[in-house]
Amino acid sequence: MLIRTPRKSDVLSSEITPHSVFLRRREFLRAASATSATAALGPFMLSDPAFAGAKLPNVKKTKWTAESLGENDKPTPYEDVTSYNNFYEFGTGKGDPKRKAGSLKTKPWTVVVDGHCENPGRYDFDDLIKVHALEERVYRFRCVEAWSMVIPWVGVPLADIIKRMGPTADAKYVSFETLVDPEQMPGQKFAILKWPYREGLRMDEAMNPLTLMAVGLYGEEMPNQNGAPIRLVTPWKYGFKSIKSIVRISFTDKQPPTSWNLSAPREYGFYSNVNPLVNHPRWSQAKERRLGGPTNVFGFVQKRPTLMFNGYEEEVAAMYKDMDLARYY
Ligand SMILES: Nc1nc2c(c(=O)[nH]1)N[C@H]1C(S)=C(S)[C@@H](COP(=O)(O)O)O[C@H]1N2
Ligand SMILES: [Mo]
Repeated sequence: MLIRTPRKSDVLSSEITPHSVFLRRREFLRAASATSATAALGPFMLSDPAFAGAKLPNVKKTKWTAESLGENDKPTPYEDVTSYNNFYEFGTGKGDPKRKAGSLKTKPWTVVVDGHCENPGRYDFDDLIKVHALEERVYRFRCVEAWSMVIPWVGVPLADIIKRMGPTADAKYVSFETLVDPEQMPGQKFAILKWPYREGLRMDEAMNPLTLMAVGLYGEEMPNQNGAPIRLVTPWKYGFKSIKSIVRISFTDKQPPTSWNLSAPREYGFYSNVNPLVNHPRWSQAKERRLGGPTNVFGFVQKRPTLMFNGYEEEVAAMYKDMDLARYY
């Protein structure tokens, strides 16, 4: 997300240059690992949060596989998924989360559930998540800044968690909050956003079979920079809806405030559905750059068309059939 008022060209320079730097770094690391002994890489790996993930056991395959997405949507390399991030609690640079999120303590982790439901309370991570079977789902991911990825998430359908909480008839929306702790999240020492980071979904969106509470990726525990230990994934919406490091889930009767809508309401609406026909006020949303995807002769990642609802039209379009999507953006 961009909070200044930059020129149009900033999207290109801020998004693409760092990525090519990461690509070069990755090649350097590959070369290093090919030539040096494992022992020499040991200390580097331990100090690097991207390598900290333990393997998650008993993960079920689902119909959302890499194969079902096909040739044009190959999973984005792990290194890209975990080194080019938005997580403003750790800084606004795409490389900040990986460098700084090691200070986030994710064990133990408690999630408060409150509002209009029968089973409110403080849930330990395991009581909230691990009572359900973990699933792998390979989803497209489209950031509002016009880059995209394909990520093999591991998680639990949000619908399963919600059903256990027993929402009452007054529960029309679900809202989410990220941890607030400036000691663990140094970016919170700056008022870049109003902390906590907040997001929300309408109840039918929260219950949609696509909506996932993710606890890992590539078969491993969630790296801190990607929102450990638990983050939302709504693949038909822009990336900023996918709130990270969640500590509170509330059932509300009114549409909840959301961080980016509070900060720039003209630019970021509540719905934030991926829509190539509705441009951001400062840039087009018609195309995107796939991280790790094919490059042009200048070494820049090629643009590709953005799909309506990020390619999930069949699963989600019915929820918005009577809505003017240019008005409810
Ligand atoms: N708490 C929190 N959640 C957040 C953000 C953030 O800054 N803070 N950034 C959002 C944005 S803008 C994007 S694009 C995605 C990025 O997810 P990724 O880094 O795992 O790719 O996280 C979203 N969730
Ligand atoms: Mo984003």
